Amino acid sequence: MLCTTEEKITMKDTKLHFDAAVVGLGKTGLSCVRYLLNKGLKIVVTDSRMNPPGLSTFKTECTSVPIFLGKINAEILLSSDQVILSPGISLHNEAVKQAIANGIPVFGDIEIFCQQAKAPIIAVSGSNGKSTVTTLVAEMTRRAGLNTCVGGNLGTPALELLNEDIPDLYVLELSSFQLETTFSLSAHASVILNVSPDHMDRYANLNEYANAKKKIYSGNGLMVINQDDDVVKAMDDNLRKSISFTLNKPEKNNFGTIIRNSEVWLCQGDNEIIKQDELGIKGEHNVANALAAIALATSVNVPFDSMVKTLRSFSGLEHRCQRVATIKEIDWFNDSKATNVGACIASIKSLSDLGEIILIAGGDSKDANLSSLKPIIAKHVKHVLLLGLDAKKIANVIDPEVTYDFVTDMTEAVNTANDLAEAGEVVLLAPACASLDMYESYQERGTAFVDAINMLEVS
Ligand code: UMA
Ligand code: ADP
Repeated sequence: MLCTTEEKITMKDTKLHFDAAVVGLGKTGLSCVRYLLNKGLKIVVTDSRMNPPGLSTFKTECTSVPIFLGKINAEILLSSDQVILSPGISLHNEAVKQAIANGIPVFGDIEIFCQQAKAPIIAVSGSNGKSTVTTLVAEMTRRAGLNTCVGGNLGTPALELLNEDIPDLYVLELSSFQLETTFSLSAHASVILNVSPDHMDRYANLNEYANAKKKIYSGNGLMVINQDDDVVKAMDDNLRKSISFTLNKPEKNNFGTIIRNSEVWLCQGDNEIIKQDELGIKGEHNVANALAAIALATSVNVPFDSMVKTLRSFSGLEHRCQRVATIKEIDWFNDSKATNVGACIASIKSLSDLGEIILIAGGDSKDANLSSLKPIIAKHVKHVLLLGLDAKKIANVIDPEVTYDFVTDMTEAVNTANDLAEAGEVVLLAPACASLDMYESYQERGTAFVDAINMLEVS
């Protein structure tokens, strides 16, 4: 049964009652539908979009499941024993609020996962660096011989991991959205890498956003604490086991960096683990990521040797500060995943040693305050090319000393950058914004950048 709001079909008409309502039919919703059907539950699906991404698969796989599109209908939720909410939908949604007010349990896929998982979980959150650290920990543990399953916000919905044989370990990347609807998580070890403003279109303030993330430290596992981040540091209540990492000299048994003979070493206490120069991933923020991954992997007794081999060979994920090409001594970097101000700043800082930067930025700023971009752009950026929904908003925070242009698409951005850049300079795509105003995803935006560069090479 495919129902739309236009058809004005209501639950009163259908007189149905469901074991569960799945809200949202993206990747998560589809995984929930499959999981719940497999358990033999009678379910209903609703999505505010008329054509959600999971619809065509759903239509082939789930012919008998009713779906209501175009609006999240409160009546549907009220006719269900429980509501499984996708991360893209806020708990402040009106229909969801009504369900909660009527005592209907509302939770997300990660909650179901936590209740069912039969192996320890390492959980990773933070405004930036989640995917990098999640991948590093998964690779380190696998290299040490553990059978590790990895997923969550990184891409594979957590419930799909339950289809595999029970592993030795789960490594989950968890967003603040996912943590909001999770109540039973008690990870073996967990980290919030950092907290800087993001998703301010969803949260009233930074405190509300940080509190959503803080749920990753529920339970009684090991807390991994970033000593250099005041918001995270304040979450350490000293009531639980914790271990810390810092870019400074570490305290005994904790993780940090020490300079010896002019070389920076990543260390546990006084013990050297790996030289910064040997890391496959570059930049100060990636030193922090490497230290966090080492701390998490230590919690499951991964030997340093396995960690070091991983840290040498892992050169980063696609669309994260990736060198795409060097053409006529100009370096082109794709950091399409820099979807907030903090990531853009880290990206500019990490490349500033290579030369002056021409920055391509813009997209959906998610209501962020962009003013902290001003000093870093003034210091390291020669020219800014602005595109997308909030291009003007970024222009408003650019120092008058720095020039900028508005461009309509990525091809124009790349062609203009190519005209402006000189040998020894860097062209960097680090938008400080989400891509969804112009693209399906940050991957599509990054690919558009790479394709436009490839066109330069042939012309
Ligand atoms: N949406 C509607 N109406 C609905 C349901 C969703 O408009 O009824 C919109 C949401 O507002 C959102 C989009 O659709 O803009 C996707 O929402 P979703 O909940 O259907 O998302 P999924 O496809 O299930 O993907 C989610 C994560 N996306 C979000 O949290 C927005 C994916 O993370 C994650 O990989 C996937 O689950 C599997 O766990 C992506 C992401 O952008 C990478 N995450 C945010 C981030 O990293 O900043 C949190
Ligand atoms: P996330 O999954 O949290 O979005 P990623 O590992 O995918 O994080 O990295 C996305 C981008 O965020 C990187 O390309 C870089 O610009 C920035 N970044 C990564 N790690 C950090 C960090 N520890 N601190 C600040 N910025 C970071």
